[in-house]
Amino acid sequence: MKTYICGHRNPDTDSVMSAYALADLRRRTGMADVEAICAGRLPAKAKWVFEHYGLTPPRVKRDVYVRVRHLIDHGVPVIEAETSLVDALRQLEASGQSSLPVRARDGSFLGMLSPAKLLNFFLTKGDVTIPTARAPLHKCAQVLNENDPVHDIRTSAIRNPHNHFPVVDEAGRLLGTVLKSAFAEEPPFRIILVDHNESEQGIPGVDEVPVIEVVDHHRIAFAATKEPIRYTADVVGSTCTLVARMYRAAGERPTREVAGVLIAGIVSDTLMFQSPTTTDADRSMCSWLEKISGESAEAVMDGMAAISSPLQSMDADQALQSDAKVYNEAGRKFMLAQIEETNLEFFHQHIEELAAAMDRAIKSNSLDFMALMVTDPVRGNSELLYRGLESVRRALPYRKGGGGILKMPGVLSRKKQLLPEIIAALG
Ligand SMILES: [Mn+2]
Repeated sequence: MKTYICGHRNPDTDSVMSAYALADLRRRTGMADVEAICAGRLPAKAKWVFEHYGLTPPRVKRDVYVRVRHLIDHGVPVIEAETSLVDALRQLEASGQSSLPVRARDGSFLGMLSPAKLLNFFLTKGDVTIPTARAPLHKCAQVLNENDPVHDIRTSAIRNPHNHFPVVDEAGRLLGTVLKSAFAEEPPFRIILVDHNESEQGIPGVDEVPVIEVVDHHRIAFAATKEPIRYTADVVGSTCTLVARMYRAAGERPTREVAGVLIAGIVSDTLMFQSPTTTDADRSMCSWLEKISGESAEAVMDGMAAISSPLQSMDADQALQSDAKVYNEAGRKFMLAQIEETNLEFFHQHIEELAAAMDRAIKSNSLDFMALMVTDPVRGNSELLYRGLESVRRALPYRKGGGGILKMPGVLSRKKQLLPEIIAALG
């Protein structure tokens, strides 16, 4: 039976990565048909990680509702319209069913072939060599669409006097038969939840599917289960930390690619170990994974940061304008812009273009000076590029770095930290 592994809705990197890596581990430890899925759009950072390691990302799946197509009984034959009636009756006999669906030449559903309907035909004409299409077929009151969710039609199907339901696709082509007994069976797949356990946060339809395992680092608000399930939870910064620990407990060593996938989940959920949710377990699992992947956590973090970097994705003028504010203080007009970059190296690479763009902004807006504050929210630091009125720059309390920038360790807020220093420098 198929097993899906799925993180929460609006998936983040930890959710996608833990699903991917756990699917790999479960496959190695003997689960046959297991697939990691993504309950929504794949985050851009996660997409980068899979490309970086040459892996196929989990398939995006919007829900896990059981649909009519999952219940089609492929052991029940379909009669083609041109089949001679005698051959069709032989197939019906061999199938052990009381009726079989007949498919027209264009693929559509023509009707059901059943002996009861044929009795009068035999008594009057009795030519069994004609194509089945010309024999009397009985119409069917309930033709199902392959995409119908089973929970919508279960009740009416069970009440229907017939035991066979032909199934068509959106274009009306006959696909096969669902037997009434299928509605009473267990869903044809089951699910493992990672990085969440509350069904409201889960993929739509999760309530209808048996959950056989949970791996999570959130508060527990999971429903009572019918049977024992495997439940792995701990107070750590990332679900990927738990999955890494499970590899070790199973005596398995992830490939270097899967190790990188797990690192990506850990560093993104712990904000490179800066988040207050970070634990020693996150750090120690990450350093074990770094040895396997041959790549540092910093490198993985920086690779993901480049994806969301304004300086890598915009030109200098656009980047400056994306968050710039004009101020008038002490008879001076100036502009303070701020950009978030998780890798300040991208800033250092673009200093010349940024300085030129700032000079243009000073001219076109008749400013006395302009400052660009580039903030690394993960490491909690900023750096400043300053153009214009020299006296203000000299009066600022920041240490000079290379390339004409000023270092602002621990400074994150333009409004609360930079602006007061600028005003003080003006006075
Ligand atoms: Mn998480």
